[in-house]
Amino acid sequence: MKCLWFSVLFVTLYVTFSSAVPLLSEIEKNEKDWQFAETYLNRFYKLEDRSPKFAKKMENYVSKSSLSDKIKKMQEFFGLKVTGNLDSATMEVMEKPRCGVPDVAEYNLFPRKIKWKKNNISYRIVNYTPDISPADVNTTIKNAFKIWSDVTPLNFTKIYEGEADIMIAFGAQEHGDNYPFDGPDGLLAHAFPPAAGIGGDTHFDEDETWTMGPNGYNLFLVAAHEFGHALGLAHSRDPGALMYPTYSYTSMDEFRLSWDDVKGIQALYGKSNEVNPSPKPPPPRTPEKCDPNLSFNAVAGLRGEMMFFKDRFFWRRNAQLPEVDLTLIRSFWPKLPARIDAAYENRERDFLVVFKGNKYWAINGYNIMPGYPKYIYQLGIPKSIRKIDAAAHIEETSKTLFFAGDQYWSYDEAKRVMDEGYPRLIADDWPGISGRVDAVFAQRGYIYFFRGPNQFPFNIRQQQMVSIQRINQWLGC
Ligand SMILES: *[C@@H]1O[C@H](CO)[C@@H](O)[C@H](O)[C@H]1NC(C)=O
Ligand SMILES: *[C@@H]1O[C@H](CO)[C@@H](O)[C@H](O)[C@H]1NC(C)=O
Ligand SMILES: *[C@@H]1O[C@H](CO)[C@@H](O)[C@H](O)[C@H]1NC(C)=O
Ligand SMILES: *[C@@H]1O[C@H](CO)[C@@H](O)[C@H](O)[C@H]1NC(C)=O
Ligand SMILES: [Ca+2]
Ligand SMILES: [Ca+2]
Ligand SMILES: [Ca+2]
Ligand SMILES: [Zn+2]
Ligand SMILES: [Zn+2]
Repeated sequence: MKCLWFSVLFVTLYVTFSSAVPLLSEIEKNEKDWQFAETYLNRFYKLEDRSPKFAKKMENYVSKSSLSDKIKKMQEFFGLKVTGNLDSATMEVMEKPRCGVPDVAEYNLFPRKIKWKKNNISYRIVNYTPDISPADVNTTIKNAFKIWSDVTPLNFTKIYEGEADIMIAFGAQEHGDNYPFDGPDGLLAHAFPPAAGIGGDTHFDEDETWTMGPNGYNLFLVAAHEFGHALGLAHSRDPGALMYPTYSYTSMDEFRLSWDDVKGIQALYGKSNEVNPSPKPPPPRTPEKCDPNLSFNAVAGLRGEMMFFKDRFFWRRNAQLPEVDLTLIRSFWPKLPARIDAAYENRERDFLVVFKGNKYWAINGYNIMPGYPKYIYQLGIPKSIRKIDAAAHIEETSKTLFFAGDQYWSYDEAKRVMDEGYPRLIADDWPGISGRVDAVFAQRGYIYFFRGPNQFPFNIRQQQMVSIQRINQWLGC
């Protein structure tokens, strides 16, 4: 599942080895992927029933070409490169744990824009999971409804017997509705859209390990997502939204409904009619790559790609691919803080270092290296500096520069000590740059300084600033 980092390496290995491996196994592997994809697309991008009239070979051919269209729909939904092929990035998304509700609502059991015709909605917890205490399940379910009632006029009332609008149950495999679960991982839960009878009902796969924290699958996050469906929401393409189809962990303290989720539910039910709502910060929006006001929190290389960090997200840019992907930081590194201050890559030693406040983490692939976080003063930055603004590693000299306010330091990666004679003023060494910077990145003889929507490329050999550019150009805008 977690092979994203190695996708390029993987392709290379595969090509190298394939000449040595009998052709048949390659076909079989391929066939297994296609079968897996067919099941996935049937479930989430509803394929039309295939005609049994076709001869076996013909059927195979036809199904693959129509599968290709569904793959394109799926790739479009997840913001992947639209190829219609089962490339490694596509297979990886298909293998992620996710909600059982389809992504393409039009094709499916979900008619559009359906909602409860009343604001007082009842729910009942029909049975319990052995994974969590009943008291914790009761509280979690209540909290998961609360995030929706906080932003709408909806009111959820728990009942203890009889038929509630939303009947909540845990079940494994076939559990009475002809939408069987699939054992551990894969499908986690599903919910039916508002209607009488089974409408609104929400089921959790009992073959998962349900938890209150970061391990296994967090019941609160999955329940909150499913209740979105039980209230009439479809899946969102916004990776920052709760209604995104795949699972990723956020702690309860950090959890917020995104702007996209709030917009969706309020389109159905309207705003909360609380008389004196306590002032709350607006729901977080997902950054847009072509926003002319976009700024970055940090920029770094990573194994040949570039990473542009913004709020809870980063964009990845691979020079070979036309599209950049937007991903949640926590879906790669669940233990990192949501928003980082600075980052750099040490390619020789193959790690990424990220900074937040007075702490920093060294990361190799998906793993935070043991002993981290450490404190920035351990690098030789004075204790009076509470956070750094930016960091950049210069491969040619093996030095890492740390920027804070209008000053910077130079760290010798080989000797692992701060160089003598620092801090120096940024403006003294890079005329034209003065004061605070958002991010700094060095590559092939240039240092790029990012501030607000602009970047200032500095040619190291010529010791001069090249023309100012917009930062969006990195993202294909
Ligand atoms: C809301 O529904 C519950 C359960 O059906 C019921 O007991 C309660 O009286 C209703 N409240 C209002 C204000 O309608
Ligand atoms: C949890 O709720 C059920 C009803 O759904 C109730 O019977 C049970 O006593 C509650 N458990 C705890 C520990 O609060
Ligand atoms: C929600 O329902 C409860 C119980 O029926 C009722 O007491 C309460 O006033 C309702 N709240 C709102 C905001 O409608
Ligand atoms: C950009 O920022 C300025 C000043 O903060 C604001 O007036 C303007 O509306 C913003 N433009 C966009 C497209 O968000
Ligand atoms: Ca129901
Ligand atoms: Ca499952
Ligand atoms: Ca920064
Ligand atoms: Zn869902
Ligand atoms: Zn079910």
